[in-house]
Amino acid sequence: MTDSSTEGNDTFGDLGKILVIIPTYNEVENIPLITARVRAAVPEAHILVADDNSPDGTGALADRIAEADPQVQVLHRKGKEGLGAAYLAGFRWGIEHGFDILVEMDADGSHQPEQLPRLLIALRHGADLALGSRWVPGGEVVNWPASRQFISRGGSLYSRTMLKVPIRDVTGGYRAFRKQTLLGLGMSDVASQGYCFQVDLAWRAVRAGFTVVEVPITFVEREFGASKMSRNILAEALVRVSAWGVNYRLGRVPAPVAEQEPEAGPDASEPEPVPSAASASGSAEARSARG
Ligand SMILES: Nc1nc2c(ncn2[C@@H]2O[C@H](COP(=O)(O)OP(=O)(O)OP(=O)(O)O)[C@@H](O)[C@H]2O)c(=O)[nH]1
Ligand SMILES: [Mg+2]
Repeated sequence: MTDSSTEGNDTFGDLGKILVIIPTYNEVENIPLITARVRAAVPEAHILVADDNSPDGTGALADRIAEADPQVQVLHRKGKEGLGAAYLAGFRWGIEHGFDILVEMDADGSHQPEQLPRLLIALRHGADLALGSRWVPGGEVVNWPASRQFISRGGSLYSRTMLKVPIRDVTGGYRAFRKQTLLGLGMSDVASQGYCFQVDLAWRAVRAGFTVVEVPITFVEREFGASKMSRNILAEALVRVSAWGVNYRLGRVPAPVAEQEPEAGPDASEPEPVPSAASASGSAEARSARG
């Protein structure tokens, strides 16, 4: 079932400033829909679209949305570098701009903005990382072929077993992090890109001792645009998770190294707009090169 209205009328100012990061690659049909839904569902949340220079003009359309709404901003990145790199650049941008809560959300409507309050409520109740979960009681997927369910459930089961991580939906990408969680899980040496980026971050959060809570969500298959899921992404996940699992058993996986919070800028309490497409792209580039 797709929710069409926001769940409750809660406000989340007590959590601090909230940034919803939406990575995009060729999501021109989806970006106006998803940004409007986020703004309606949690009006105090800001949005950062992290676009990898989509050939279909998603970045330019996002700029127009941002011009009309000061709570929407765009991080223009040079080219397609994968979901993981886009999120890492978005997290760093958000932390540097004074945000306290950083949310991961796909552009394609699979992660319903109307369910974001569930994740935020879990943070309020003590989670350091709230994971939207398809595979806990109350969670579900809509319009997915059996083959996709098999891959997703299988991927979670394999990761859970290999990494001994007590999470049912470890590949899911609808998540809310406290800033301290991201700083504590050692973002600077995350190199994974696709689904295993999500596995990597969840596993790091568990190893770093953070409270990770799964919240049931209804995941809806995309209506518009094309999936970026590929054999390469699956292969990357399989190879990396297998290698992590073996090394973990041999005691060769170091504990995540926490990072210092960057110095707050003069007006970090009020996020400023990205100064220009060129400089935003340059800084994202510099950051992703480290990640
Ligand atoms: N910036 C950026 N965003 C990306 C990249 N690859 C995927 N995305 C975005 O990441 C989100 C998830 O990608 P999807 O293609 O929906 O992947 P998926 O949800 O696993 O696949 P489907 O269920 O088939 O849609 C979407 O918002 C994409 O536009 C990338 O290389 N760079
Ligand atoms: Mg999708």
